[in-house]
Amino acid sequence: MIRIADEVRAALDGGGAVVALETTLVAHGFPPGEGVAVGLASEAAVREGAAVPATIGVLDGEVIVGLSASELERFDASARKLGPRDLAAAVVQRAPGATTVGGTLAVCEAVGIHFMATGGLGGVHRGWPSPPDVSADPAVLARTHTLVVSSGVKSLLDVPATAELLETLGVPVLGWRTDELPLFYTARGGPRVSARVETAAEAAAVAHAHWALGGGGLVVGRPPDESLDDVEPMIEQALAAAKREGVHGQAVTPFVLSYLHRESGGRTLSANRALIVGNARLAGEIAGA
Ligand code: PSU
Ligand code: MN
Repeated sequence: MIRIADEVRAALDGGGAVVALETTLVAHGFPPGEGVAVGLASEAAVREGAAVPATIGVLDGEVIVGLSASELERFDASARKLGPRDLAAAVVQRAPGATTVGGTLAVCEAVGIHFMATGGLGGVHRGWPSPPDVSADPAVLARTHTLVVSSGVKSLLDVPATAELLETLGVPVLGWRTDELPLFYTARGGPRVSARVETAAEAAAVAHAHWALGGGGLVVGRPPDESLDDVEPMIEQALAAAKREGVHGQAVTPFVLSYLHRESGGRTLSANRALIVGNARLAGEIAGA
């Protein structure tokens, strides 16, 4: 049911550093073709950080840990979006499926991968409890022994509420050379992190200690290298458009991201790509440490 690529298997068996990467952002976070390029660039960045990348997704009735380049090419908008609850049905029904952060973390726990990178974590959607939409990402993270590098929580969400939820769930939120949780495209202005770290070795040591103390997942929030400080009005427009068009549930995040990519003239797209690749590189460094 789970197929682990030889290189990933060798690294796991030999105690080497492995970084998991998700496929939802490949299939649903970028325009056609672009997502695969982002996925390949992320894998290269993990290697620069001295770790082995393991991109995860479901194909032909198997959960694959370490997709080949040609397998990755099969992830387009027709793939199911797989949260943790969707994995089993996709396997049994042989449906191509792209794993979210939560879906990817569930696989990490099953195979013993302790590091992951993404763009932005899912969380509490704006307006909660109407609609009552909370991503599975924080809850799965809380019970998984994996450190996730992300540019904070996706800012189309209610970021302060998500930060509170992470505290409730006992998830450490470490700031990468910052005291504030990054706001995805935007570096500054987020809620306070639970601790600030300055080096990959320090982040790795905190993760190690957290696990020794019986803890689960951790977030390392890395600010984007180039901050976009004018996107909030566009996010509000995108969310209003989603509401008007009756977009809800799993479709909201892909709808809003593509609205922003279009309306910003591609600025959010290049920011999103750059922050994902940078997060992958840092995850590789932390895993190596
Ligand atoms: N980061 C990105 N783009 C994305 C995502 C993360 O830069 O598309 C995905 C992740 O897979 C995350 C998902 O788990 O968005 C959250 O979706 P939702 O809000 O529907 O839970
Ligand atoms: Mn949701």
